[in-house]
Amino acid sequence: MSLASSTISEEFTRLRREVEAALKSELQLSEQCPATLRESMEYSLLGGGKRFRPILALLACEACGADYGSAMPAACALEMVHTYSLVHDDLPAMDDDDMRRGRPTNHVRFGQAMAILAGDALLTLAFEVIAKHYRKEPEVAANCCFELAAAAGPEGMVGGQTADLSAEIEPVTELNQLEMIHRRKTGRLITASLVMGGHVAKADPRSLAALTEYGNSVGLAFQIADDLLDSTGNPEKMGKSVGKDSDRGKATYPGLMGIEESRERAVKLIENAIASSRVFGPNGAKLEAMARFVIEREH
Ligand code: GRG
Repeated sequence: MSLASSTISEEFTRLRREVEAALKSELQLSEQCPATLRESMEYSLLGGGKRFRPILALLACEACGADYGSAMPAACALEMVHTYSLVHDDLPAMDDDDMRRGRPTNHVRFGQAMAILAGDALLTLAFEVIAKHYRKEPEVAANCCFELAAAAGPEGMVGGQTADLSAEIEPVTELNQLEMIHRRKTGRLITASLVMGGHVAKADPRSLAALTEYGNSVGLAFQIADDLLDSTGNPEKMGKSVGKDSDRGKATYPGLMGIEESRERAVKLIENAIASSRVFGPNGAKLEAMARFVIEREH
């Protein structure tokens, strides 16, 4: 069953606000946290963003028949890890970006040392939040910690980022090499968002497999859409510079496949994600709408 786009966009706005309120509450740290560090963490964590990963975790939890609110701590942890990766990715030693989410990047505002520390603090706080909120459900806590660490670590996002840096020296020319980088760099955290939502709902193996398939398809389509926006998008709407990847000679989907073929591949991936969401019957309708949003977005 597909939902009207006005209904779903109101629903996503409502969920985004709930996620932002929960993130704000997780940043109520004691006096032990130095004021500048807290300010730098708040600047990046509460400074906009689509909240795509946390909303996926909430929708996955709901699709599996549980109250979406029970996945809020997992959702916050995902956004903390995602934000840390953006803060570190923007540093001069990495992508060297001055603008993020329509504002100066963290290191431009607070200096490089504070940006590194704020990223470190967000990464570690993510695991504290999971352990604290799911203390009474040790299996949920362990499953969420495992998924998040595996997706963010050396075989996931950090590994993907490393491969991406190596590709600046030895450029990628094959589509499967590019796919391997993106599956780790962005795809795994997106899949983990779905699977963590499923674990909070204590989903059965069939549901977890459907969430994994949905996440893998949506994750890759998200990256293709990002590459398309980077080559054809509007920097004002996106709140960051565009065209940097192709300017630096980095491989992109439109660069390797062409714009039309990239769009077709993204559409096929989204159709596959939608087919996976049908396992959940009417409970999967919001996941279906979210999958459509991934390729329709303008930022
Ligand atoms: C530094 C360890 C480390 C990893 C960085 C994810 C990543 C790895 C870098 C981000 C670089 C980038 C622009 C990747 C393209 C796809 C992507 C993750 C875009 C940003 O995510 P959105 O669109 O951002 O969800 P918002 O601001 O909406 O949260």
